[in-house]
Amino acid sequence: MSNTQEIIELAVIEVAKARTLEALAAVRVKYLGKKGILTHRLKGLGKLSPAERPEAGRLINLAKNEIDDTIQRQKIVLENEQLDAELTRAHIDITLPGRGSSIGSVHPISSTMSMIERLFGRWGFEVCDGPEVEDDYHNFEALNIPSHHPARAMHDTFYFGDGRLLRTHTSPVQVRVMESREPPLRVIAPGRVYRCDYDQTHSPMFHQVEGLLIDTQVTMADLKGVLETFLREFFDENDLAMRFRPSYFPFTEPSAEVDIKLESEHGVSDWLEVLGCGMVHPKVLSNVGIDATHYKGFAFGLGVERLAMLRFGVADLRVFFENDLQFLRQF
Ligand code: 2U9
Repeated sequence: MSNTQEIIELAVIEVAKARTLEALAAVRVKYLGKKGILTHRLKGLGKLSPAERPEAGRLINLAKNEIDDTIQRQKIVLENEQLDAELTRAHIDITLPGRGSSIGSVHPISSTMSMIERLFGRWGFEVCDGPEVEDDYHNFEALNIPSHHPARAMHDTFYFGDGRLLRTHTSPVQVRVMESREPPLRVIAPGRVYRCDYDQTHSPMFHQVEGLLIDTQVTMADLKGVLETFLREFFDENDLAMRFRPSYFPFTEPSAEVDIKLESEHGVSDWLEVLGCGMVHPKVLSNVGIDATHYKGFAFGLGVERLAMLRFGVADLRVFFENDLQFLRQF
């Protein structure tokens, strides 16, 4: 094999004869591989005289490029043939249903919060929020819960040790609203709250919605009317049995807890506590600079998980936090 043109011609014939990708790879090795014919030629350039070397080198490189191009073109032809053969052989089941995309659902706690927001929204209550990491003043002091107060122990607070804490209720939101705005006020504060407690009916993080209305002429009757209407609509029962039972909270006076009677699956019904409420304590009003002789207010607070448990008939609150899709897909 003396000249490069002959080498090219032979290679082209061999490439055309290669009917598989493996055979084609063997032709590449034979001509362009490390021990291939053209590589060998390149290595032999040193034996030529300096005058002959450039032209001989150029011809070898031209041959390498041409053979490489021929191999590439043949490779594409063989790959297409292979694909065609596979497509003819393979059976495509066009009746197979597509994978589709599954749509998630709204979490029952979110849907309960939205429903509560919508119901109070109709009476002009505006949604407000505030920090979850609070200070002692906004979470306790301003709400008439001084450091020695037994109510502090009841709150099972997570403290950071530097005066900050995780809010135990959303009440500090209303304190901040009252500090920054003038009455009349009509707000609800939905959000996460934290207490160091964990069992079937308690979670260290849960959701509350609290409400506050401040105006010149506000009475316990207004509070009762708003909450009774809310509960009737929330539980979708016109004849819902309800009772206001006297209670105590440091931030309201008088205070009450509201119980309802829900028919259980077995027909038995008992009084169930659903929320707490009361007239805003005059001390809380004066703490935030509101004239308690001129303004009055009512407030209420409810646990969203508790209401969702009653609404959906769930016995253990922890299922709301476990992200079990079988449970969540029901909603
Ligand atoms: C201000 C003044 C008064 C908010 C209120 C309750 C009663 C209450 C509990 C219900 C179940 C908390 O989630 S729970 O454990 N809450 O009973 N909350 S009155 O009163 C306020 C709030 C802010 C400035």
